[in-house]
Amino acid sequence: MKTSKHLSILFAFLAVVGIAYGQDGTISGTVKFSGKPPDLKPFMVPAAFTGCGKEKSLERLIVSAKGGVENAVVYIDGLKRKSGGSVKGGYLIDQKDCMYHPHLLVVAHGNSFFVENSDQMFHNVHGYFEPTHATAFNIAEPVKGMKMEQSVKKPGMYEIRCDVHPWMNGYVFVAGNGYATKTDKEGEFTLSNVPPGKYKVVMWHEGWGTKLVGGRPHFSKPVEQTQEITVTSGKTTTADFTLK
Ligand SMILES: [Cu+2]
Repeated sequence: MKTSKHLSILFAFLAVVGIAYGQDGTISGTVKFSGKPPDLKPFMVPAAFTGCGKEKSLERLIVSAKGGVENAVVYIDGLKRKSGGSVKGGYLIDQKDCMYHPHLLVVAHGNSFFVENSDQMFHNVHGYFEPTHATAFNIAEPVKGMKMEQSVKKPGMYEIRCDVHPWMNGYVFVAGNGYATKTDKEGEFTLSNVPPGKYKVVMWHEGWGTKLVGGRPHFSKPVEQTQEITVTSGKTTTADFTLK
């Protein structure tokens, strides 16, 4: 009787310890711009392009009043998770007002994404695999309301451009595992359900240098930074990045 009571106490103790040690952790942090962000000029739309307005932001660097940088990709390098999850209704890039919405789409691995045209004009989504810049896909949608699905098996970064409208640019990041996200308007991000361990966290930003070549914007190289971090059970580890 006494032994079984001791055993049950022991098992209860082990259960509590097990839960504490088995818990996943979280990585969260910010991507901030140090100092005054550069004053980026919008792209002046030539008169030949009717229906797109007079100027367009290239959306290369979006910094909040507090210095947070939107649209940076943050992912854990090398860690595998079976399912990357998905979003309700699927991942979508809308071509609206001669811009890609969103500018940067992070697709959890194992998913496809949709491309829609909400404009009364021809657009296409020409995807280039980076860094080779080889064409990976090219989705033409000449008619308003068209919506097509694109599967992307190869993880990595894809630059997207419209062949008609030279300012239309964006990115699709296809995550190679279940641990990838992008920063919000305040430059904040969270990667949750991370098993305890040591990891390399990568921050990728598209870069903001632009020069016009034959009326078409060419962009400088992306900025990439890495950090070694340790995730502990049930705790949040901070990983902050700075662009300048
Ligand atoms: Cu277009």
